[in-house]
Amino acid sequence: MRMNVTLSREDIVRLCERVEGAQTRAYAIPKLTDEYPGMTMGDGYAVQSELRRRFLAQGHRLVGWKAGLTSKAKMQQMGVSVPSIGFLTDRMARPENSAISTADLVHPRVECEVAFVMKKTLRGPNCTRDEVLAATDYVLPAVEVIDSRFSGFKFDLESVVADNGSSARFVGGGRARYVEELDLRTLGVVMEKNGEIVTMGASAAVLGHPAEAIAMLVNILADLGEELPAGSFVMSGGITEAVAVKPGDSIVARFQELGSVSMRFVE
Ligand code: 0L1
Ligand code: MG
Repeated sequence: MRMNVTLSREDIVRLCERVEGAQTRAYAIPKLTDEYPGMTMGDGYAVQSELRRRFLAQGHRLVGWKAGLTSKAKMQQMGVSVPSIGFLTDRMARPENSAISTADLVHPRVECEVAFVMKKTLRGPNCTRDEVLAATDYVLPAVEVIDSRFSGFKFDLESVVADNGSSARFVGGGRARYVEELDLRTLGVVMEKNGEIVTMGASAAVLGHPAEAIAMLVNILADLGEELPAGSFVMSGGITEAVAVKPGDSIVARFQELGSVSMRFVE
């Protein structure tokens, strides 16, 4: 299935410039469907692909992909019913235990995710959870810092997809593990903010099994005419709802079997 793109090339470039401005200069914009109410998911992905093309042309390196909105908690929190995907570049990566600046972010929030590192290239359509597991080199715990650029969090799926699934920063850490050693459905996760538990969950919250989210991502990539290359770092989606952070906050995400990932937020 190919995506249904209805916007002209000119409109896609215009919307991409709007999203790129909001992302790189950290300001909020109205959701894109206010001006383009007929925008489709295909249009959202066309804007996202144009954003990826521009970032790569500016020297950013594509390091992987992310599945988003993959848990009921996230879908309810955001009022949407279908998952999404976004791309990840080297400029978004932050080291474990680092201080992450919020000056270049709009509405930063954090979520705990299982990340997969692939040893084989995967192509959809019809990619399955078992194919994902066979193509996985190892998994590791990660925290995604998402940053919706839309004013007052008023958005819809088409606008979020155009905004690259709110991707902003990500931190991988903890212990890398082979998938054969784990039951990836039952991993417990606890998130602490400033030493207090703020949210917790189990990895089955992600489409019943995080590898399902990676299969879904590969199948959406196929709709876009793309594959998931060997070596990719792929985040499978937030296990719990996202938690807002501000300067001064410190976050520790403790994952059963996978260790923990920590970071703090500064001005
Ligand atoms: O990573 C994700 O689950 C994408 C979330 C997109 C919507 C939001 O900003 O929360
Ligand atoms: Mg996420």
